[in-house]
Amino acid sequence: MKVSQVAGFLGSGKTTAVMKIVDKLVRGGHRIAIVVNDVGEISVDAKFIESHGLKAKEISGGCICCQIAGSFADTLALLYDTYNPDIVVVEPSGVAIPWGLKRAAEYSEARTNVKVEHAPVITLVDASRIETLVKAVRRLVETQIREADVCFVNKVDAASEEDVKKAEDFIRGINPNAEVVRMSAETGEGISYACDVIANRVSERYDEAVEEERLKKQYSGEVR
Ligand SMILES: Nc1nc2c(ncn2[C@@H]2O[C@H](COP(=O)(O)OP(=O)(O)OP(=O)(O)O)[C@@H](O)[C@H]2O)c(=O)[nH]1
Ligand SMILES: [Mg+2]
Repeated sequence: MKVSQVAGFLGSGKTTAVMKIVDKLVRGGHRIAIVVNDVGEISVDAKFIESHGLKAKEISGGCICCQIAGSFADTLALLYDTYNPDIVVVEPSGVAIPWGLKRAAEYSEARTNVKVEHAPVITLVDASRIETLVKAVRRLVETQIREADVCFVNKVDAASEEDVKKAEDFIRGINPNAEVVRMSAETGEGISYACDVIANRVSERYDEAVEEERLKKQYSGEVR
């Protein structure tokens, strides 16, 4: 069962993008489930998604990459046992760390006989707010970018070319290995590409040694 995460800071456009992505994947014949993690008290996303005829699970009460990783693993195991989707598209909370989520997804392997495969980690970056984000929550946004396989600069319809370029440069400065692609979840630009990435590519499994190495570099100042 493939697990795909569409990460990104609060308000970066995850829900808007996920809805368009799953719509296209379903039309392409994939069996899809969605998991939404909301750290707040109430979320209407899952109900909205369910009303569109998709299998959806909502997990609240904490962040699924850390505080309530067990609930996430249980949810994945349950989805596998009862629905057996090809791809589970996860909208993590805006504060989730991509590698933590990979690890949490792999916990589900101990709960049922599912074998988890990761789709490339997608991180959305809001081009229209790049300066504010960098100032306010630099560390978190950087981590989400550093751990991405593909970064989408979202909301290009609402941002100036200058801001889009600034966002692209910022991303490349943090993660030269990531592919950087423009997106407008609103108009649909970049959605087909995201679907192709999710359906046809895979990402490495969680590896504690690799993660430790990453953190060491990050906190020793080797990587900003
Ligand atoms: N102009 C524009 N607005 C967008 C785009 N994508 C999302 N938005 C808007 O940005 C706001 C936040 O979008 P969401 O999809 O809810 O973002 P999110 O990342 O799921 O937000 P949280 O779950 O609260 O972290 C909404 O008002 C969207 O309509 C885009 O490509 N262009
Ligand atoms: Mg959302």
